[in-house]
Amino acid sequence: MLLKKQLNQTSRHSIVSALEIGGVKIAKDDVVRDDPTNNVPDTIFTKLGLQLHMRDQHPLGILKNAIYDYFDMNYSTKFVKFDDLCPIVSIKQNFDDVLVPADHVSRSYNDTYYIDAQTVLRCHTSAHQAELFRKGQTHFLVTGDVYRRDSIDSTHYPVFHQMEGVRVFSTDEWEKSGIDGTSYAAIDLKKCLEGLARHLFGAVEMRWVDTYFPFTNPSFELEIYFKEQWLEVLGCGVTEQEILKRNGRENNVAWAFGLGLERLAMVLFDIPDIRLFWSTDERFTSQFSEGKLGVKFKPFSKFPPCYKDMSFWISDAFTENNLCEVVRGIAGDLVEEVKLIDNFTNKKGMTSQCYRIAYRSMERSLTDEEINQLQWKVREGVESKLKVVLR
Ligand code: FA5
Ligand code: MG
Repeated sequence: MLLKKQLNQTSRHSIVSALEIGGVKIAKDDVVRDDPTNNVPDTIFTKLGLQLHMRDQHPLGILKNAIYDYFDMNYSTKFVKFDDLCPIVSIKQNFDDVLVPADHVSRSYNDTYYIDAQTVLRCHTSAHQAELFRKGQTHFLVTGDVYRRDSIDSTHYPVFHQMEGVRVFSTDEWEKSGIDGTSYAAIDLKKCLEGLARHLFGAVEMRWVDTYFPFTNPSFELEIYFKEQWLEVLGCGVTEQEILKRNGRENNVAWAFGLGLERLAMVLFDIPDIRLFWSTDERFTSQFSEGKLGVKFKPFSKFPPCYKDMSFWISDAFTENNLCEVVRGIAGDLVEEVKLIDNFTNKKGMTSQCYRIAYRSMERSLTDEEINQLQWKVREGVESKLKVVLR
């Protein structure tokens, strides 16, 4: 059984050495190269082109279609939908066009996957805003896979899916309301998204939190109460005038939002771990069907986690995201969480950190031997790739 599964995986990976997304042909060595300006690992390349949001029977596709329904019903199909735009974009599209400052952390190699110094895997669907404004679009939804180097836990994954929504208002739409354009757009935005939340969830506890984005002002996040905690499901705000001005919309106001499809789907379908979205196990995939929103996922059984601690002296260059990438590169989706549990600096100024790695398969029990072997490989990988000194 296991062997058959492994063979299937290997053959898939070897077949996918070239793919086409949104009309763009992509070969593996266009994306993954052994070169200091590139930080895309194989594990990320294997996710390119899978486009979970295009599968009508997958929770992400079901959710996308339900959001489409909401917009079609309330705005009589005025919103134009894009869900096949290529995730490989320039740093201009991903950052400059949406006014991300030159020194913003999201531009770092620690946070973003770079293909070369000028090209990235988009880290948000906002990367397409400016070009769509320039093409004259005023009401649009952009759905796609986005990529981020990040920590590991049940609600974060280095590839996830976002839907961007943008609405442009012309001057006469808000002038007759007697309030200024920004307030008009902010009120409309919140009304639209609260309506969307009710369309998807019925009654659910939610709250607005003020926040900051370089491309909107004011900016807000919507949080939903799920499993005894507040979960951030989307960011939004009133589009910065500068973006509109640069892209041929000088006299307009607009709102924009970017929502995390996995986060919403976890709440709607009761999916406890973000890794499950990538599962090809029939016991997962067979539970969902086209058009059926909010079917509650029944875990096929809960396998026990296994915890392994690892301590080391870090160097200045050490980051948690780099650690997570190494761990994921070796243990794949068997890692459930990587968590800092101890941190101290000695008299000589050396800092020691201890991380607890939780291993758990969602499909089967793992043997002690298998975990021990993985942990040894992880220790070796961490030591050789991250220049830390194991303790
Ligand atoms: C953005 O990406 C903004 N571009 C959103 C936006 C668009 C704001 C337009 C204003 C106007 P943020 O980084 O907060 O914002 O991500 C948006 C959503 O994506 C989050 O609310 C969350 O639901 C989801 N998300 C973020 N990181 C992850 C992750 N690692 N795994 C899964 N979902 C994530
Ligand atoms: Mg956020």
